[in-house]
Amino acid sequence: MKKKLLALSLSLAMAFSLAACGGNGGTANSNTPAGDGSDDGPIQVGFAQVGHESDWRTASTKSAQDVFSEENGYELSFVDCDNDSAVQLDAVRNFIQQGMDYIIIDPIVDTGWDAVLTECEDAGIPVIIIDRTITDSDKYTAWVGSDFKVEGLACGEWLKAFAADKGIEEINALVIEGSTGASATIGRTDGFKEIADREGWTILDSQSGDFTEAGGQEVMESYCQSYKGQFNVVICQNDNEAAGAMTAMDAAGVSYGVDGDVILVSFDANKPYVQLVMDGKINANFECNPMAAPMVDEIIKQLENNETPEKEVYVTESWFAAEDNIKTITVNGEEQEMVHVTQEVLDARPY
Ligand code: GYE
Repeated sequence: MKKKLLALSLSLAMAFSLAACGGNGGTANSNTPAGDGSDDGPIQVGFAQVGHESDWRTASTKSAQDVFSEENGYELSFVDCDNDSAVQLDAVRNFIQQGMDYIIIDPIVDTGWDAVLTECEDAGIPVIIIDRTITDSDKYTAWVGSDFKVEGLACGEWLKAFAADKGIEEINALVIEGSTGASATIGRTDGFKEIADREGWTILDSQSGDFTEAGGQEVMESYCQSYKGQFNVVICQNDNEAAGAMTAMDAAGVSYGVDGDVILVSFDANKPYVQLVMDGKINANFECNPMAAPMVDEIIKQLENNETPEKEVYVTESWFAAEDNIKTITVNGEEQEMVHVTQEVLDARPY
């Protein structure tokens, strides 16, 4: 498939779909082909990554570097945006300048995207969004990622079932949120809050730990000062924050986990933290799958073959618990297993 032709046909397809949606459809510019237009060179992919804030992020970056390798016929331009939205927008604009064949974005925040995505569209460069979502524009070819609200709802439904089983009548929760404006934060916060409101739980406080271990520790230190003796649940929106929260609780003499006073919950389920579930330090961990890159590779192959990929692809995810008292939970009418972590389960974890 000639890249020039692909870029042109995508521009036309996008212009057509915009027109069909009542948009002006006049922005596609077939004079600006993606890539070098040659058939034999590698496929040039620009990836504007969020940063390097967490173990999850490291796994996501590694997955992209493994998949978009020279052996696989790619040339990857990777930009670590260090959690700075302005840097990320610049990175995308540079990819346009460089005439990338495809642009991959993991959006740091969920808004502010329409202008730059329009520029990508005008340049005829397909954009594939991974992981976090964009809420103010649909000018991208495909998105691959997780349903963060489902993750938050799952956490709430598990806690409800777990508390009922243990005879815990009151829930006083502290939430350590992820980075402000990230769709992962918004979904996990909203999902958990929906269940908390329904069940009449108290959320004592909810502050951002920026998805980092240092951030989680700092927030938990201040929570321990303000709320010591008042809370029995800590929800960390990622594993690194949970690590920081554990350090802070250890220092403050607050016990947590299977044998402790505080129920500790995390999201991401990177392997070292699934180990902490098995060890009983973290009570439950809701996976977020960082392996989007192989699916992006599939999408690019479809586009190269002039096929139309699905606009939205959800990765599959598991939910892990330290104890086996809750076997399944139901979210949005769908029942899913709570996986009791054993050595065998841990050994099978891919990341
Ligand atoms: O949970 C966190 C990372 O966007 C889902 O970002 C991702 C989140 C993940 O820093 O660890």
